[in-house]
Amino acid sequence: MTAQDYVALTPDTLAQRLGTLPQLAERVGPAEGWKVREVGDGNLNLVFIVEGANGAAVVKQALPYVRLVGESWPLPLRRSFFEYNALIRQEARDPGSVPEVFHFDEAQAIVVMEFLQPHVILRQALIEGRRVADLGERLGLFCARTLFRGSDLSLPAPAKKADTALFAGNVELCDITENLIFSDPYFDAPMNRHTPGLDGIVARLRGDLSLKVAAQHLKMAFTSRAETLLHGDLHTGSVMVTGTETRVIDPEFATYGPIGFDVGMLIGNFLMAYFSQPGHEGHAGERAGHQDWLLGTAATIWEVFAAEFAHLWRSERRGILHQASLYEDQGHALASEQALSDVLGQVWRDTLGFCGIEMHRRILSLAHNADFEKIADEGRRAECEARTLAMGRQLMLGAGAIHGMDAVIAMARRMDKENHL
Ligand code: SR1
Ligand code: MG
Repeated sequence: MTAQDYVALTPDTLAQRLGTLPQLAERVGPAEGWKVREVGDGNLNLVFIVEGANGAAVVKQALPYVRLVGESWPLPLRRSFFEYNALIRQEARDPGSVPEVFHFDEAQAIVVMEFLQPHVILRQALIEGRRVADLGERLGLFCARTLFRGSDLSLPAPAKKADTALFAGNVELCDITENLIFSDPYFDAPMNRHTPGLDGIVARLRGDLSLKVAAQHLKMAFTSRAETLLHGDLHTGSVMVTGTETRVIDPEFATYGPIGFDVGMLIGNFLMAYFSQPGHEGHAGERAGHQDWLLGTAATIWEVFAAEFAHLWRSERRGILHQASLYEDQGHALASEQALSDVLGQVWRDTLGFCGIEMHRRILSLAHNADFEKIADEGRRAECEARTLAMGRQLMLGAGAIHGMDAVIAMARRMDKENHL
């Protein structure tokens, strides 16, 4: 075995293996005093918190298989390379939005990064009924800045093409998305599972031919429209928060794809948080205020995203698309505004479609959301999930006729009162 051979870390071996790494010792202190615990609760990786005399850091290591399933599903270590490369681009494009990276070891698939404390995973906070100040604003800005600045609207063409090629190598993680999100929900795929009370609605969805076709149109958009560098897995489990601060983590699914993919997945997860709330109530209506806040936050994400995107369009559109030389420099500012409105219109329709399909896959496919999974009463869970599935379908099929977040919110409120079982 050479020094470069990959070996998974354990809490017992970490100090001995990484104790001489200056980037870690600087932040944490001498290795002799380190306390190490493994806290990974995601689907894929090992995550260690290393604490010492001077502070703490996170050591994230990819495993050569899908942690959620086990060694029977191998998964390349190079996802860690894509995560590292995405993190440094996100930091450059939206400073302060992601954890600071201290060190990357490609052979060992290790990223050493800032320990966010006292942050918790946003999904858990939402399940507990907790709020975060400025959450929608922060996430809307993150989406607009990273998605605009990773696109042909902003990057020099050679840099954009090089990055498109680089992230096209994230084949296996894209394959997970392509199957788990875009295909598995719509047939009886081997790894699927759903709450037993949903059998009827699941059969109806799988027999809905227009829905299956819509899902494949979305899949084609994901695989073929290399518009920008996506986070690629922007759900509420990929966000860490305090009561006042928001950071985005875990971009290992990063790839080039349609701008609306990240925004749609994110809003879809807020809608799932919304529909799951009745399942967490001690008495009916207890979470009504929290539900209002969740819908308001989803609306803010879109509104801030659109406003910041428009601001960046007007102030730093220096890529090869919609050049100022064609519009403003010719005295045709109106054309620029028309083009912006067209582009945002397309992103909006894409967002709704991706939002809807995310709401389906988290209930029908392999990787479920704790928002619903933590509802112990299967009957109540099925009621909440059925409403979510119904709304997901409306979003996927009706995207062209839904004009603005007010309409989305009104639809969610109406469906939350209906029985879709
Ligand atoms: C096998 S991985 C399943 C899911 O977990 C990740 O967080 C992604 O969302 C992926 O789809
Ligand atoms: Mg993740």
